Amino acid sequence: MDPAIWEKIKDHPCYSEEAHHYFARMHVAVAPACNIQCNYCNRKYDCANESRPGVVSERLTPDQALRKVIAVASEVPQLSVLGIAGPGDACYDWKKTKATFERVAREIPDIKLCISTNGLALPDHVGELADMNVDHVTITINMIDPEVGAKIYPWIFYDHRRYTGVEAARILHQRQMLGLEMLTARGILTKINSVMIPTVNDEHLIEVNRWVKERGAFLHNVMPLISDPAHGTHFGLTGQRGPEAVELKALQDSLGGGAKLMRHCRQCRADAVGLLGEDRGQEFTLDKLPDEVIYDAGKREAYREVVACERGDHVAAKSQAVAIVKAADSGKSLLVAVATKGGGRVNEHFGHSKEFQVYEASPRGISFIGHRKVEQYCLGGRGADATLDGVIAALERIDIVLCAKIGDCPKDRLAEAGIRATDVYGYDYIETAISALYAAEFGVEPMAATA
Ligand code: CLF
Ligand code: SF4
Repeated sequence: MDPAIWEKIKDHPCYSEEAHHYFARMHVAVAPACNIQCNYCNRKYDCANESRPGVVSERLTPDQALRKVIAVASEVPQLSVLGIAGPGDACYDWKKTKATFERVAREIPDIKLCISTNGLALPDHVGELADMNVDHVTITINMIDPEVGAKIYPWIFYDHRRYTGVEAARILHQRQMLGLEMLTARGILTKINSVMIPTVNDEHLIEVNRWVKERGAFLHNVMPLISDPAHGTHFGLTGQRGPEAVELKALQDSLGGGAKLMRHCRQCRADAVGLLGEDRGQEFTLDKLPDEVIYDAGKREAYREVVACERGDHVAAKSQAVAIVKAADSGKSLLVAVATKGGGRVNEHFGHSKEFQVYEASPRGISFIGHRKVEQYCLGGRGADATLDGVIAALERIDIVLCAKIGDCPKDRLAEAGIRATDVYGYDYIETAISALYAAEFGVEPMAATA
């Protein structure tokens, strides 16, 4: 990879799958106004173009946002990125976005600034984004054909008037493509989010992927439509369904040759704080912040030194692990669910996990392919049977679970469902553990696996 690009993504948890094991993001909801209507959105909630639908995030003024960012940056050593990801559109509600970024950059110059936008107002602000050193911009692009767009967007508000139907979708499409090309020309990295809507744009997203790749998109993140009548959205109320997990994976797999795919997105809240798989937002709500905050860089600086050492070691271990799996030449694949709380290691207890990271080991190597959210099974030292049923259901088709600790009871219940589990590789690097498993499973010399 080009060293200049690596420098931009190496600490960004969304733009680098590897970085998401080490670094955290926080979002501040400062820009609530929006200039379009998406059929999967209810304005009472966060912007579903980047965030989990049906969630209401804490809205802040730029000054309140600064106070919150300083408090979080002093307490959360992994923090590397500040994002503005709704509710509303960061480029349309531009004054608040700009005021927030300027204040934060003055106090914490090394924090990365990141926005998510629907793209309509984006071309008006690309110059200012570049001036503010915003290196990462997400544009939600659900279509390149306005006929498809008209099924997703009932109206837009552009240049002081409202447009509807195909005309609205055409303008939106043109502005999205212009914005993407302008960002690419300035070397700003772009991630394209697409909401997969079965029978509306699912097959069309193959074409979208090709178009955005041609225009320099760095990543493509295909997100499932989450459609619930209780959210009160047009799609929710008219029975438009979201894709099944297998449909989403099949589409992602078919996009293999186009723009690089992001598979570790968690559809975060618009006020999320922490590593992607966790949310510490409730620890930093406005009512919990002191009136006066002073930035203490100590924790972040110390953490970065530790990560710098650990990372080289991890990269070497990973490349050795991948070589072992490839050398096995078994023609077989293994689906592994890993309990982890960061650092790229198998370091979470089975019963404490709120999600499992899923890896596929195959003759192509070891790939991160997604995550499975679960309810925490063990609370206060006791496991609940009903919760375990849900965890087992969420682990469907997984061959082996890797964790730092697991008791006999959940292990036996998993075995009954045809899923093996082991804590033998606790605290190993994830890839090292998977390669050892793969070697044991498919008859490679054990010594080679652990050398
Ligand atoms: Fe936030 Fe988005 Fe920036 Fe990341 S989230 S604005 S690029 S800092 Fe990341 Fe969360 Fe997925 Fe977004 S996991 S929803 S992709
Ligand atoms: Fe809702 Fe975001 Fe679409 Fe605006 S851009 S209508 S806030 S989903």
